[in-house]
Amino acid sequence: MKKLSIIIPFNKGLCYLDDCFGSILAQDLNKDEYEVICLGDMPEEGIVAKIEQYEKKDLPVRYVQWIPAYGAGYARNAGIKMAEGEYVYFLDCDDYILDGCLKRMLSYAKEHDADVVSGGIKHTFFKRDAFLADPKEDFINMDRKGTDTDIAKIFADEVTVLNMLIRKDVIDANDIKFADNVSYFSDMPFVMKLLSVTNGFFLVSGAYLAKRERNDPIHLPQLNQSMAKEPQKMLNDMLLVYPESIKYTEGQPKRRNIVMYMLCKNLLKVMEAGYRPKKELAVCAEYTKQAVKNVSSRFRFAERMALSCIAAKRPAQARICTAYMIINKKKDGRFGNKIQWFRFIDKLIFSHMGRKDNWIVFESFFGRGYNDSPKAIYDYMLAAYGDRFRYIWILSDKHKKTGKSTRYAVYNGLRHVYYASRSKYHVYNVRQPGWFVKKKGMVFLETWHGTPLKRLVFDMDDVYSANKNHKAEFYRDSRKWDYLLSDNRFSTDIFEHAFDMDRDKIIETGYPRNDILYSENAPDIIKKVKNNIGIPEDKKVILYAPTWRDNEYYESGKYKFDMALDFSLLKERLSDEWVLLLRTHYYVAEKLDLSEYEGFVYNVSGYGDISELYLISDICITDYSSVFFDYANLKRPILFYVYDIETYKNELRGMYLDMEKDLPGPLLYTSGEVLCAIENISAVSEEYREKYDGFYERFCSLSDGQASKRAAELLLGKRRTE
Ligand code: C2G
Repeated sequence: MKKLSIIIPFNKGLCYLDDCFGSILAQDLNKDEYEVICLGDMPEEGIVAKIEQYEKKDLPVRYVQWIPAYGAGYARNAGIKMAEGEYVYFLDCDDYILDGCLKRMLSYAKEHDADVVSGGIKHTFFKRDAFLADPKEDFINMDRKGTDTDIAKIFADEVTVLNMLIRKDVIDANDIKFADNVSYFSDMPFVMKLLSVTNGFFLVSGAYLAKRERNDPIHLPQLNQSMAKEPQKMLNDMLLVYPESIKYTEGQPKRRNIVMYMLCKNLLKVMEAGYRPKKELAVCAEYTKQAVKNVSSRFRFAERMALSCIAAKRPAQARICTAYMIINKKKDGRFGNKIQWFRFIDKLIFSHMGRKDNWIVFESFFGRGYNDSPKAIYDYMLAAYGDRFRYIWILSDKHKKTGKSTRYAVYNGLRHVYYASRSKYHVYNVRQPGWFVKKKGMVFLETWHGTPLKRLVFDMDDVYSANKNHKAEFYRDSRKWDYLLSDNRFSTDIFEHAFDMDRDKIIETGYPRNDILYSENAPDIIKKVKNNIGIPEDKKVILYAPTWRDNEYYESGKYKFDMALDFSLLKERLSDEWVLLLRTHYYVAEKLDLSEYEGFVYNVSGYGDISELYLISDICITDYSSVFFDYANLKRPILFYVYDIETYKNELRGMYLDMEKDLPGPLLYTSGEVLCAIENISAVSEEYREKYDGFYERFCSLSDGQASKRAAELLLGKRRTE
């Protein structure tokens, strides 16, 4: 007899299966000791090939499929019927087991003759080879027989069968089944019945499952992500599994409270998602009446009130409590955060004031600057149309723009909300704030801020940066764009899939921000900019402009700076002839002390427009930043200082170009190599001349100094878009 059957329902998420199957192989179990039963529940294409691939790798896997979809509960029940192992273990296709987990559980179960052994669950956004354990989740820190308090803790968020080893004959003898008439909560009756019949619920330390929180709820939603979209279904499913689940907790108040808490918690979720129980009200009230008495202490005041209203069959009042509850959840202070108040004022007042057809809002890098393509478009429009429009700049702090027709507003401030509500035209170079409501007749021009090198949004596997909801939020916000500017065909192709955009909304105007690089006044501008920064006339200029690192942050939007270039060495060898401008990415929050390099290193991180810095530089050093696509317009030398390329390329982002082959300059890995390249810059340029020309052709050939005009005309509807 086999020791173990691993049961895996599969529906969607082929891209996760390598991690799942790979993690089973890595358990290093004897092939004859176990079996994997994979159950295709109206599965995505490609699953059969994937199974065959793993059969070849010696995974003892059986595969069965059916169409249409019956749900995970049905699939798991089918798996139990087929299972030949002494123990069963349920695994989801997008999760993976950490090394050593199954051996730990199996040996513990044997030693203690246990019916049920449970390990811990670690939640992760990451794939298996980049998994980092969070020590906070180490709740099971020693092996023991679990008490009811332990059980309540384990199932506090969700009643799940995951990462449990269960003796098969206990399931058979007691006819324990998953609910197969629901999409959600199918585990609850199974687990509650199991708990009522076992000889104990044992906990083992060091046996973990990595439960993946998917980061793409748009294309690959996981169950709890789709729940919010179908609250009525969610409520119906809860009401279906509740009575059976509660039945198995008789005489066990702590376990009963688990079920009651699940009912109340999910009922609140349903109402938060905007659904008010109607035909289900009587049943809901009956169940909730009892439940709320027992578990009310676990809820906040507004939540308790909402539940009591349902128990008293007063859904309208429950709705008011839910609204208060939502505000309370998002709040900074007791009555909601500032932006919620501003939106409220907008609803009440601004949105009734009428739209202004000659108002244009400009924003760049979340209000961090008056720069980039929005500035170029603004400058052009001011010169071409003057006072015919009112121009509004959104900036992060008070910063009065001069000029009769220009106003300013603080990012996320009341005036921002006011102008966002009333202006017809909107020009942003990053995503607009999530609260932005696009009204009928408004025109939204997204300029974006660089030709992509690093993989973007839906092309990223894992999102390593601070905001894990990146994909969902990006999708929501980008649906409001009418036009997205592109600097070249390469970008157009990428934006189409990475942003999931309609191609006809992506317009190849070239980047307005690069018009200045083709300006006839370049010599005058150079003189003025050098003067502003205080660079001696006789010095040549190196611009060092690296990008940010997704994994090195203090908090969302505030990233660390890795001082990886040896400024002392460069200063010692180059300062007679050169100065170095350090330009950190706008996400970098570090205050750098560069006093020891005074006279050589100039910190220009706060300087308005990087294109003016391009113009005054003789060499540009960058890494994975889109900076080089723009700088290449000048046809001046570019060096790539990529000391951490392996981490960046493989673990963090992945790239659209082959850095070894496609770049118009050398990849350099140490400060010594950078120094050497600068000292021999003519030879380096010569070596890359041909590649550079090809690169220019591919990425810069749309630029002619007229992109701002094209973008402005597009915005005003004066340009055909095909
Ligand atoms: N930038 C800058 N200084 C730096 C790096 C970047 O001023 N040290 C500006 C440049 O205009 C650059 C833009 O910010 O083109 C985007 O920076 P990236 O380093 O390319 O990184 P990111 O903000 O992640 O944008 O499609 C483009 C991607 O979205 C990249």
